[in-house]
Amino acid sequence: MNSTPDTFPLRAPQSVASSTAPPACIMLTLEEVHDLSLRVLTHHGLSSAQAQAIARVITAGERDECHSHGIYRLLSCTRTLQHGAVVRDATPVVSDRGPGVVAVDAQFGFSQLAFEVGSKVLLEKVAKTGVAALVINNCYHFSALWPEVEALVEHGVAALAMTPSHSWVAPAGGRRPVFGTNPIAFGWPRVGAHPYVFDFATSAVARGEIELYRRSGRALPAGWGIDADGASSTDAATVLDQGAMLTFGGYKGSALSTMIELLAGPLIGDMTSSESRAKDDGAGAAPCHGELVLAFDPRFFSQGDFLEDRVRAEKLFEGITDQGARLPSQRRFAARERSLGNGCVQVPAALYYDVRQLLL
Ligand code: NDP
Ligand code: PYC
Repeated sequence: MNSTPDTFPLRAPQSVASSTAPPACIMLTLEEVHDLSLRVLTHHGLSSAQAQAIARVITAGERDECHSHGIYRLLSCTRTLQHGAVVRDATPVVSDRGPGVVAVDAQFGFSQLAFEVGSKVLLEKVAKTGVAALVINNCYHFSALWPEVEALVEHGVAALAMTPSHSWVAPAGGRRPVFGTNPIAFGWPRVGAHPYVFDFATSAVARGEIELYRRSGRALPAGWGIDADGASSTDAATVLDQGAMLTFGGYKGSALSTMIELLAGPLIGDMTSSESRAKDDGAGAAPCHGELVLAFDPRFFSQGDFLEDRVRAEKLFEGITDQGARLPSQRRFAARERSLGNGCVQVPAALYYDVRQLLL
């Protein structure tokens, strides 16, 4: 471990609670979130390049109020580093697999740096081929996927990303975990608006969300998990430690999750969620496996004027929002505007202090 001095300010929070009660939350600037993340990660021996890539994603998570993938992740990230299997100074290795496929071997570092390196090549390829794939292998993976599809969509392409995790989720009709929480994210470039982006676990909810329920002692909504006998459970610890999580949408989530296991597992020569969990052997480290990212350049697909097609796509979005329904990422973009406007984000005090402990 590095001996980083603990100089991060332990200042009186701009409390949102009453003056007599201990503060429930504190305010941090985005720079402080980034700095805290970087310090924790390098303190635990991660190389600067790996740590920078992770700190960027964690800061974006807090900025967009995606709490299960913000600084909370530093707790599991350091647990993963303590586990010892992560290569702390891994340098991703890029290999060309043909006109439309680039593979990046993360060399058992974290996924974020491998994505940053590989996405540049993916964009070069898709501009030539119309559709291209980025395969990431041998990475420790704990991050949300929206930062990745958003980064690609900024270049005018549509993008799809998916990855397995550890097998914590039972198939519809079963009771034993087989699937990971297997997120899938999609991004579409819009005309004069934030991109259309969805990013969700194919389990009823991300495991990180259930962990946050456990931290705060709240009962889970029904439908998120089962106990060891397969009975519905609203107890977070039971679902996390003894039973299983459930897929979203019953058999439909099961099938989608199976597809993700296949495309981002055996297809790319990497581990399924069951294999990742078996490799972990109870250590509690982040999942270690692969990821598949696809990009589509609209110029190759349209029958004529793609700009016109994109304008037609806007009608689809209007049809959703005109009736009061919201688009995925709408909450996130509103949170982003708020955070950037305020220059700071609200973090649970208990979580902040737990994260600071990681610097000792
Ligand atoms: P949610 O169930 O909250 O679903 C998130 C998506 O659905 C977001 O795009 C969200 O937009 C959108 N959404 C939520 N509510 C609505 C609504 N009422 N109308 C329209 N859209 C809505 O999140 P999950 O718990 O499934 O996943 C959270 C995160 O966890 C994801 O970012 C995922 O990538 C990550 N994850 C990562 C894993 C990994 O292995 N690396 C594993 C599993 C999950 P908005 O953000 O605006 O609310
Ligand atoms: O929240 O399910 C989750 C998760 C798994 C790996 C990273 N996040």
